[in-house]
Amino acid sequence: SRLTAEFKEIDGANRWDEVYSKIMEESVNPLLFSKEARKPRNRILNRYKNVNPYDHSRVVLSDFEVDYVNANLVEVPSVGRRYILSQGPLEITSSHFWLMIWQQKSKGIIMLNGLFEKKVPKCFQYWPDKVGTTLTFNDVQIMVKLDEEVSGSVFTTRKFSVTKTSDSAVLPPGRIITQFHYTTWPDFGAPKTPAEFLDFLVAVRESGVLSPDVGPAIVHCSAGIGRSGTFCLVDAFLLELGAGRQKVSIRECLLAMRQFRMGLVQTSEQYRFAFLAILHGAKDERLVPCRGSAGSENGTIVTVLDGPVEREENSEGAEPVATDG
Ligand code: PTR
Ligand code: PTR
Repeated sequence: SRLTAEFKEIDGANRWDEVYSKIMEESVNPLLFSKEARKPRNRILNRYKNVNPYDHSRVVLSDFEVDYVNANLVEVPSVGRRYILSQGPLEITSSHFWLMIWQQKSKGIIMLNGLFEKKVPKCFQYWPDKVGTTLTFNDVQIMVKLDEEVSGSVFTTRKFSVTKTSDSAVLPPGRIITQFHYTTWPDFGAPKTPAEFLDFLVAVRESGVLSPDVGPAIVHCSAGIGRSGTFCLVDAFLLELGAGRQKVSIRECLLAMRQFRMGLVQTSEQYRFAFLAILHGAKDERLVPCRGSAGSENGTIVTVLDGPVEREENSEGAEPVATDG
């Protein structure tokens, strides 16, 4: 298929760095500002000095002393997807993070980082430690109880019941929020195999937290750009393929998403991985349902699904992805 050919061409000529640098250049938009992030009272609410939300798409908290949180609404209108990409909360922003989840009516949290990586803290543990215990955030009047935790080899699923004590309309047990915690993805790196990542994506999708009838899911890692951007790019692009829009390129999809939050996909290795995961996902019935071969619209999809993708990428995907040195 077209995508396989493109992947092989870039891989063969070892051009991922070049392709990725081009995307970084093309992402620059002098009309996008992050002024709120730089205000003195908000600066301390950012985990990284160089990762700030654009003003136009930032998530604004209401009815609270602080309206700022390092998070953006990222929209892919062509496929009806909306995600909130956020930094991993700091201790002092954990309550703001939960207020955002509450106000945006999100049902899911997709966490792609460890709390510590190479012994460096990357995210505050914003949820209770033990099943059955509750964490209370007094400033926002939100209580978070951990109801269930199921650990797998690649990801852990936690179910929380969240109540806002000032909101009498929502009585305990409150709202159920599910967290999908991918525990094996190094920062600035890629998951071990596309298959492992795609199983995670299937679990997230099947839970319904990404569906358009609930608030946007929260996607975060440490900075909320590298791994979070990679996750959303794969999900959104597979939807594009499912909708038969095979003319859209992965590059264009990423460039559009980068207008909502800076720096999405942080390395050429992550970009290559997104490409590989999309090639694998395109022939995975669970992610891109095959709609048969009848009809002109379906005919276009078949060209994406057909071809030598399976044999070639399966062997490649199992190997560790080359780093950029
Ligand atoms: N200042 C950090 C840096 O540039 O290295 C910011 C940063 C940290 C950027 C982590 C991206 C990071 O990865 P991720 O978005 O996947 O957590
Ligand atoms: N780790 C990056 C750095 O060293 O600056 C963090 C970063 C890079 C943040 C780029 C945002 C970026 O934006 P863009 O990729 O859109 O230029």
